[in-house]
Amino acid sequence: MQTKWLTIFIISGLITIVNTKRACIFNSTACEKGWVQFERSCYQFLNKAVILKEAVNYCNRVGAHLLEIKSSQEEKWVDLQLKIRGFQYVWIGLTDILKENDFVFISTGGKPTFSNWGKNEPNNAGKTEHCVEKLAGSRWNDRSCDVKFPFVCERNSE
Ligand SMILES: [Ca+2]
Ligand SMILES: [Ca+2]
Repeated sequence: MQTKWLTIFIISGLITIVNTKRACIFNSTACEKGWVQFERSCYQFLNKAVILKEAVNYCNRVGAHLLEIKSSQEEKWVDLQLKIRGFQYVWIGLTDILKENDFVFISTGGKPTFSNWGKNEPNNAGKTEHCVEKLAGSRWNDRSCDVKFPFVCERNSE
Protein backbone atom coordinates (compact mmCIF):
# COMPACT_ATOMS: atom_id res chain seq x y z
CA MET A 1 0.00 0.00 0.00
CA GLN A 2 2.77 2.42 0.94
CA THR A 3 4.66 1.63 -2.27
CA LYS A 4 1.52 2.52 -4.27
CA TRP A 5 1.25 5.97 -2.68
CA LEU A 6 4.98 6.54 -3.06
CA THR A 7 4.72 5.68 -6.76
CA ILE A 8 1.77 8.10 -7.21
CA PHE A 9 3.71 10.81 -5.36
CA ILE A 10 6.80 10.37 -7.54
CA ILE A 11 4.80 10.28 -10.79
CA SER A 12 2.82 13.43 -9.92
CA GLY A 13 6.10 15.15 -9.03
CA LEU A 14 7.57 14.20 -12.42
CA ILE A 15 4.45 15.47 -14.23
CA THR A 16 4.80 18.82 -12.43
CA ILE A 17 8.46 19.11 -13.47
CA VAL A 18 7.66 18.31 -17.12
CA ASN A 19 4.77 20.80 -17.20
CA THR A 20 6.91 23.55 -15.65
CA LYS A 21 9.63 22.95 -18.26
CA ARG A 22 7.06 23.07 -21.05
CA ALA A 23 5.68 26.37 -19.70
CA CYS A 24 9.21 27.86 -19.62
CA ILE A 25 9.91 26.76 -23.19
CA PHE A 26 6.53 28.13 -24.34
CA ASN A 27 7.15 31.53 -22.71
CA SER A 28 10.63 31.90 -24.13
CA THR A 29 9.33 31.36 -27.67
CA ALA A 30 6.16 33.48 -27.35
CA CYS A 31 7.87 36.17 -29.47
CA GLU A 32 9.99 35.34 -32.51
CA LYS A 33 13.66 36.26 -32.69
CA GLY A 34 14.03 40.02 -33.14
CA TRP A 35 10.76 40.71 -31.30
CA VAL A 36 10.44 41.73 -27.64
CA GLN A 37 7.58 40.74 -25.35
CA PHE A 38 5.60 42.96 -22.99
CA GLU A 39 2.41 41.57 -21.48
CA ARG A 40 0.42 40.07 -24.38
CA SER A 41 2.27 41.74 -27.25
CA CYS A 42 5.45 41.25 -29.24
CA TYR A 43 7.23 44.38 -30.50
CA GLN A 44 9.81 44.97 -33.20
CA PHE A 45 11.80 48.23 -33.03
CA LEU A 46 12.85 49.52 -36.47
CA ASN A 47 15.40 52.30 -36.42
CA LYS A 48 14.78 53.38 -40.00
CA ALA A 49 12.97 56.66 -40.68
CA VAL A 50 10.09 56.19 -43.12
CA ILE A 51 6.80 57.94 -43.95
CA LEU A 52 3.71 56.62 -42.13
CA LYS A 53 2.43 54.64 -45.11
CA GLU A 54 5.68 52.67 -45.40
CA ALA A 55 5.70 51.92 -41.66
CA VAL A 56 2.10 50.62 -41.82
CA ASN A 57 2.88 48.48 -44.87
CA TYR A 58 6.01 47.00 -43.31
CA CYS A 59 4.18 46.05 -40.09
CA ASN A 60 1.33 44.50 -42.11
CA ARG A 61 3.79 42.45 -44.16
CA VAL A 62 5.20 40.89 -40.98
CA GLY A 63 1.71 40.13 -39.60
CA ALA A 64 1.67 43.06 -37.19
CA HIS A 65 0.36 46.62 -36.91
CA LEU A 66 1.95 49.92 -35.98
CA LEU A 67 2.55 50.45 -32.25
CA GLU A 68 -0.66 51.09 -30.28
CA ILE A 69 -0.14 52.43 -26.76
CA LYS A 70 -3.13 51.49 -24.62
CA SER A 71 -1.99 52.20 -21.06
CA SER A 72 0.53 54.25 -19.09
CA GLN A 73 2.27 50.98 -18.11
CA GLU A 74 2.75 50.10 -21.77
CA GLU A 75 3.95 53.64 -22.53
CA LYS A 76 6.51 53.46 -19.70
CA TRP A 77 7.84 50.19 -21.07
CA VAL A 78 7.97 51.60 -24.62
CA ASP A 79 9.83 54.68 -23.32
CA LEU A 80 12.41 52.41 -21.70
CA GLN A 81 12.89 50.46 -24.92
CA LEU A 82 13.20 53.65 -27.01
CA LYS A 83 15.69 55.22 -24.60
CA ILE A 84 17.93 52.16 -24.47
CA ARG A 85 17.90 51.90 -28.28
CA GLY A 86 18.53 55.62 -28.84
CA PHE A 87 15.25 56.29 -30.66
CA GLN A 88 14.08 59.93 -30.44
CA TYR A 89 10.67 59.60 -32.08
CA VAL A 90 8.42 56.85 -33.39
CA TRP A 91 5.17 56.66 -35.32
CA ILE A 92 2.18 55.38 -33.42
CA GLY A 93 -0.81 53.72 -35.06
CA LEU A 94 -3.38 56.52 -34.79
CA THR A 95 -4.86 58.83 -37.41
CA ASP A 96 -7.60 61.43 -37.89
CA ILE A 97 -7.30 61.31 -41.67
CA LEU A 98 -11.03 60.46 -42.11
CA LYS A 99 -12.44 63.05 -39.72
CA GLU A 100 -10.48 65.95 -38.30
CA ASN A 101 -9.62 65.57 -34.59
CA ASP A 102 -11.31 62.15 -34.43
CA PHE A 103 -8.31 59.91 -33.82
CA VAL A 104 -8.75 56.17 -34.37
CA PHE A 105 -6.47 53.13 -34.51
CA ILE A 106 -5.19 52.56 -38.04
CA SER A 107 -5.44 48.77 -37.53
CA THR A 108 -9.12 48.59 -36.50
CA GLY A 109 -10.69 52.04 -36.87
CA GLY A 110 -11.56 51.77 -33.16
CA LYS A 111 -11.38 54.65 -30.73
CA PRO A 112 -8.54 54.66 -28.19
CA THR A 113 -9.40 54.91 -24.49
CA PHE A 114 -5.88 56.00 -23.51
CA SER A 115 -3.99 59.03 -24.82
CA ASN A 116 -0.95 61.06 -23.84
CA TRP A 117 -0.99 64.20 -25.98
CA GLY A 118 1.63 66.86 -25.44
CA LYS A 119 0.62 70.35 -24.34
CA ASN A 120 -1.68 72.02 -26.92
CA GLU A 121 -1.65 68.86 -29.06
CA PRO A 122 -3.18 67.63 -31.27
CA ASN A 123 -3.17 71.05 -32.99
CA ASN A 124 -3.48 70.04 -36.67
CA ALA A 125 -0.79 72.60 -37.49
CA GLY A 126 -1.09 73.92 -41.05
CA LYS A 127 -4.30 71.83 -41.24
CA THR A 128 -2.11 68.95 -42.48
CA GLU A 129 -1.36 66.87 -39.37
CA HIS A 130 -3.30 63.60 -39.51
CA CYS A 131 -0.77 61.07 -38.18
CA VAL A 132 0.82 60.76 -34.74
CA GLU A 133 4.39 60.70 -33.49
CA LYS A 134 5.49 59.81 -30.00
CA LEU A 135 8.55 61.54 -28.59
CA ALA A 136 10.82 59.12 -26.70
CA GLY A 137 10.38 59.60 -22.95
CA SER A 138 7.61 62.08 -23.64
CA ARG A 139 4.21 62.63 -25.16
CA TRP A 140 2.31 62.48 -28.45
CA ASN A 141 2.03 65.03 -31.25
CA ASP A 142 0.00 65.01 -34.45
CA ARG A 143 2.28 65.36 -37.49
CA SER A 144 2.08 65.20 -41.25
CA CYS A 145 1.93 61.57 -42.45
CA ASP A 146 4.73 62.38 -44.92
CA VAL A 147 7.38 63.15 -42.28
CA LYS A 148 9.87 60.30 -41.73
CA PHE A 149 10.20 58.57 -38.36
CA PRO A 150 11.49 55.26 -37.03
CA PHE A 151 8.68 52.95 -35.98
CA VAL A 152 7.62 49.99 -33.89
CA CYS A 153 5.49 47.05 -35.04
CA GLU A 154 3.27 45.26 -32.52
CA ARG A 155 1.36 42.00 -32.63
CA ASN A 156 -0.28 39.55 -30.23
CA SER A 157 2.09 37.18 -28.48
CA GLU A 158 -0.53 34.39 -28.38
CA1 LIG B 1 -5.51 66.27 -37.97
CA1 LIG C 1 0.85 68.83 -33.88
